[in-house]
Amino acid sequence: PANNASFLSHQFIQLALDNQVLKFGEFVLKSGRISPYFFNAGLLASGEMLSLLARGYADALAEKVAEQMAAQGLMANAGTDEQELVIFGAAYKGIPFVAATAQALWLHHGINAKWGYNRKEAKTHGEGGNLVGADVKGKAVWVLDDVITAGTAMREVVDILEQAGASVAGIIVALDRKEKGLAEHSAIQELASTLEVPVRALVDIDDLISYLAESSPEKDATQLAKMQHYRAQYGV
Ligand code: OMP
Repeated sequence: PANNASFLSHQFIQLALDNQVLKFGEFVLKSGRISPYFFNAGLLASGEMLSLLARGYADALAEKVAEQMAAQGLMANAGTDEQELVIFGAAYKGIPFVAATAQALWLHHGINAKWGYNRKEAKTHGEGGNLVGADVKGKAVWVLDDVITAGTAMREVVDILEQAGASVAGIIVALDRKEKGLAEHSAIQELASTLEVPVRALVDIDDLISYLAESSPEKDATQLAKMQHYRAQYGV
């Protein structure tokens, strides 16, 4: 059944189009760039889309973690006491995603990950602090995020984790727009080389462009031209 299928990028892109998660027009980005398209992960607001997204993150994580452990010659399974897996989602949009991913890791991969998130306003009463859930101190943590453009949002999450005494084990984003970061390299390449960790995306702008070109080439011709033009300026 569809609700048990592994992550399929074309299914995800079609759902994103049907639900206005992926929109076309003129959008001012966090980086100040003016983009002909925008991916609003906040609109992945149905059980079907959240499940598919979480499955995507979980499949990618399970694969990356297995690769890393094999490279280190480790035999234990991820998510056990010997091989703890900690995942982190940044407030606000990252919170439901990290929770759903922990559940998908458990249900589909048998991996018992620890999960946590930050709050934007530190709590001054009760347990206090600005981190909730899994204790990240001294841990190498996998970060989940929605979209990467120039990498600013991701660098902010890395700072939050470093201030909490954690390090980054790897990064998984839903969409890589494949754009320049601080310099000429892509934001993902910059993060991967500065942090020396793997960075993966479930889909990227090239997947979107080829899907649009194949599914409705005539209707989407003007849109595709605008996206290519934007990519010529900011793409890598
Ligand atoms: P950077 O900080 O430049 O990498 O931009 C990524 C952030 O911008 C994401 O975490 C989103 O908050 C937002 N964003 C989107 O949500 N969708 C897009 O298609 C583009 C952006 C953006 O502003 O670049």
